Amino acid sequence: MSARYAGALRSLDVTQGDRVLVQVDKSPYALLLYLATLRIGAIFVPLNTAYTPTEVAYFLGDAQPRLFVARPKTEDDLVDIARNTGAALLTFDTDGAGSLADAMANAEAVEEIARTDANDIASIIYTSGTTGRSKGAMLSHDNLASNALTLIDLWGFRETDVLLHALPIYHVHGLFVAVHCAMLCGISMRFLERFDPDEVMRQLPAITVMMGVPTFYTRLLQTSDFNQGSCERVRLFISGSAPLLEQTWHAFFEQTGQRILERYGMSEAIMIASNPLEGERIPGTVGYALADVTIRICDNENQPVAANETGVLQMRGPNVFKGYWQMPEKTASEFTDDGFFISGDMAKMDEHGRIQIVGREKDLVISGGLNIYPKEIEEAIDALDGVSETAIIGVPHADLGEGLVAVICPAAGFKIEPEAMITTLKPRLAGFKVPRKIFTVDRLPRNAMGKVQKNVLREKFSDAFDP
Ligand code: MCA
Ligand code: AMP
Repeated sequence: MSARYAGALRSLDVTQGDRVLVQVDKSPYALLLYLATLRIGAIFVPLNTAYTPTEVAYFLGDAQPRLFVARPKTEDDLVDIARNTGAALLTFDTDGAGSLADAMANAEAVEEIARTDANDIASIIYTSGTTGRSKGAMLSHDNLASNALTLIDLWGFRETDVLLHALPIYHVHGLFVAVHCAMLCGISMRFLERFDPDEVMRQLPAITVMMGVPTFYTRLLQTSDFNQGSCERVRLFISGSAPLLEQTWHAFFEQTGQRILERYGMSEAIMIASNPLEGERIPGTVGYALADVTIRICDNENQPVAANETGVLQMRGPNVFKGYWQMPEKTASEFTDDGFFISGDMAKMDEHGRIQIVGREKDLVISGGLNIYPKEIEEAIDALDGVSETAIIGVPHADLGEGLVAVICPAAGFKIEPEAMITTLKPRLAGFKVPRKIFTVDRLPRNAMGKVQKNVLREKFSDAFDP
């Protein structure tokens, strides 16, 4: 099937190095489209299905794809946007139907697999940026392959495994970590359209491994009959993309007898560190650097700090990306002179190399495993009438880990209506980026340098969701 999809791509003049931008719902066919793109040496660029047409326009302009594959239901909204960038727009539904299928019917299958260099780019994964502009992390064939092979070994994948896949496939976690482990081992996946605890409960007796963000596990804990018996066959629950609370880890152990294996990753480096399969899995830690990855914890001068001291986590290895698409300066600023990528995560490492992520240097909120850079939302709100300035923060949220809060300082003579503002923002921003709570203040707290003190705001609104 992937050869037939590759034939369709070829017939549309997609060649090696071209970008194929894809915003489609999750389905097995979407995976075949991913494989077809790699098969002809083109670059797969997946987009979150929650992005609005305005947001998609940015990615089309930035990635300059030869082809944009979208859902039939969004075709009318996107056709002009695609035309402006010169990309062909084709549609693709969850059953494979759409104009891409029509192209496939008239095309010859491409049986051969394009020869690519290990450093050629296989995929660009957009990740939001501190400037408010998304950056495309370029991952090479070797980045993907080396990391997957390392994980298969590390997590002990074997022929008899069955993987429960309930993650979206527009991010590193669902598309690369989960799918590559399964496909390279030729094991079955139970491929759910989305995370639904009841459906997961139905699948549990048949599966042996599950991967998820912490919200999956907190939601499962609240599902009736989720206990030791229901996950008897499961040998491994893996968590990542956001911090797993120690209390969740312990509650999970008490309810099921299973020790969740927490690991740490980034779009720029796929998987970086993991608790061990054999050996102690310590809640609140992400374990050790993967076998072929070097991690160090450094101060602001890029000098390693002592064991158990806090610093910024830096890494080097075959998993580390090739840079940000068309942003050489940004890329250069995020690597040290000796080639380590600066993650922006604050961490500690003990004498044995065990790592604990303790916070973030970057101004980033992670809600339900999805990253939100405040700057983008602040700019969207500041552009609205009656707003003087805005600070976006993440505060504790029992279900999502962090919930998004807007703290707004109204312009003189204006009053902010939170409900009306949310309604205004919804068509402009993907749903997960719309603040769940809005508060108004007379002025934002600032330090002597004039920088907004988000820590003060996080403290002040810490019980916004969990009073
Ligand atoms: C959906 N909504 C959200 C989120 N997801 N709001 C905040 N945070 C979210 N994560 C909003 C929708 O806009 C909608 O709002 C309402 O919630 C219901 O939407 P629905 O789709 O039904 O939500 P859900 O099914 O409950 O989704 C929550 C979820 C999902 C299951 C946690 O977001 C999810 O699957 N997250 C996983 C993300 C992921 O794969 N991350 C990996 C990144 P309204 O009702 O107002 O319209 S890769 C990564 O981080 C690195 C590499 C790593 O280490 O893995
Ligand atoms: P993304 O840009 O979506 O790839 O998200 C990467 C970020 O998610 C990392 O830089 C971390 O801040 C965070 N992250 C991923 N896994 C973990 C984890 N296990 N614990 C804490 N933070 C994590």
